[in-house]
Amino acid sequence: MIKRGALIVLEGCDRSGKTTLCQKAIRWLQESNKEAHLMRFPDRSTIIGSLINKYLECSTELDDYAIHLLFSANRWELLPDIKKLLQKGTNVIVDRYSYSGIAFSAAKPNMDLRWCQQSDSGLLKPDLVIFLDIDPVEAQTRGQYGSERYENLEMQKVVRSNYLKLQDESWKVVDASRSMEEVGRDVCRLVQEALDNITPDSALKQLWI
Ligand code: Z5A
Repeated sequence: MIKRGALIVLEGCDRSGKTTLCQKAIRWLQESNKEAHLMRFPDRSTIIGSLINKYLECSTELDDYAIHLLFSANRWELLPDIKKLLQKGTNVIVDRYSYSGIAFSAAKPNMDLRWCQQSDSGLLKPDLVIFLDIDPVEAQTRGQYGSERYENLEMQKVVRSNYLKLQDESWKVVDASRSMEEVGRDVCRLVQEALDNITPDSALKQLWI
């Protein structure tokens, strides 16, 4: 019986190091001869993703509820691909997932966090969520914010507090304010633990059902 792959998500505020550490984790897994595949959300390469891209670049306006559902639809459209990879034993590392969807949308006025959660209910539940925690004020020192929507300090502070409301037993909070080497070491250790916890009987689980 093939042991399925592990679904591992990296989350965190802007500039917490998600992309750098996802790439590090993938390299580390591949060098250890383990099947690994990197995905990121939003995936801007699909038709839904191209709408999201226009919204993030501020070249189009969309209703807050509509863009929330598009971010969610972007994950639903890629669910079959993620499932296939996991079932054939490939470990999938994901740069942002449902938690970003909820934390960012619910940071907007009048958007309810529990409402935002509903559209992702039934997606695959990660085996491990690594939350790269850094004070947004400190993250800002890693470079100027870009010109995309949401890239401002006030928004990032609310986003961080929303993320922390979503923690469950699959979460590990990592202090992302330390050096890249220290954070990278913790991330690789947690990834290894998650892989070790998968047995041939480990079923895929669903989020919030
Ligand atoms: N969004 C949403 O609203 N709803 C959703 O459902 C989803 C997303 C999925 C685009 O995301 C936006 O979409 C995002 C959330 C929203 N908005 N914001 N803000 P994105 O994934 O495309 O975001 P990004 O802009 O590409 O990534 P990021 O968050 O800005 O960065 P990061 O991936 O966390 O960090 P990084 O690129 O790896 O590193 C940033 C810099 O810091 C870089 O120069 C590194 O060398 C440096 N760095 C990283 N770690 C360290 C340490 N430890 N020490 C020193 N320097 C470091």
